[in-house]
Amino acid sequence: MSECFFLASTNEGKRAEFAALLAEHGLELGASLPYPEVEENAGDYLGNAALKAAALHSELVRLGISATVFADDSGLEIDALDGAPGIRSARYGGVELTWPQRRARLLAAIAEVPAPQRSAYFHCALLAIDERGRRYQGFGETRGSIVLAERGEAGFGYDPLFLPDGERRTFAEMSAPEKARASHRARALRDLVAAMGR
Ligand code: ITT
Repeated sequence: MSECFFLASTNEGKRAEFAALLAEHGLELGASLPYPEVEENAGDYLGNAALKAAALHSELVRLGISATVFADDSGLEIDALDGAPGIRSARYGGVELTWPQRRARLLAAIAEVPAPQRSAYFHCALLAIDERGRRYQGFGETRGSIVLAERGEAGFGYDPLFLPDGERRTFAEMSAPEKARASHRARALRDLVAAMGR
C-alpha cells in the first residue's frame, strides 16, 4: 500500500494537482481533513506553508493519526508590479472578488505594460511534517509572462493569464499532465520528496 500524505489546503485546484503529482512518486493524497483556519501572516511563502502544515499536523495528532502532512504556499510574481501579487496572490484586489474579477483587476493593473516587459513567475514553497515531527521543505519556480487577455478554461487561479516560457499555451490551455511537466508545484514536490528521501 502506498504511503499517504495529508495536504493542508482548502484549494481544490491544488488538491487535484497534488493527487496526480504524488502518484508519480508512488505516494497517495490523504482524505481532505478539516483543520482550524490559519491566518497566513508569516511574511513569506515557506513560513505560511509551515503555519498551515502545523495546524493540520496538530489535528492529526489529536485524532491519533500518524502520517505525514504538508502544505503549499504559492503565488504569482509579476516583475513590472515589483513582485505583486506575490504572497498576497489569493487575496489580490480583496477577498470579496471572484476569480474572474481578480484576474481582470490584475490585467488592468498591467494594461499599459508592453508584451516584452510582462515577465512573471510562479513560486511554490512546500513544508512537510512527518509522523515523527521532522520538518522538510521544497521549492519550485516556473518563469513565464502575462498574456494580454485570458486564455483557456483549465486549471485554477491565475492559470488563464500565465504563459510559461517556451510554450504557446497558457497553463489554462494545457491538460493537467502538460501543466505538471512545467509547473512550480511539480518542481517543488520533486524537491520535497528528494529532501525526505522518499
Ligand atoms: P490554501 O492556503 O488553503 O492552500 P490558497 O488558495 O489560499 O489555498 P495560497 O495561500 O498558497 O493558497 O495562495 C496562492 C494563490 O496563488 C492561489 O489562490 C492561486 O490563486 C495562486 N496560484 C498558486 N499556484 C497557482 C497555479 O498553479 N495556477 C494558478 N494560480 C496559482
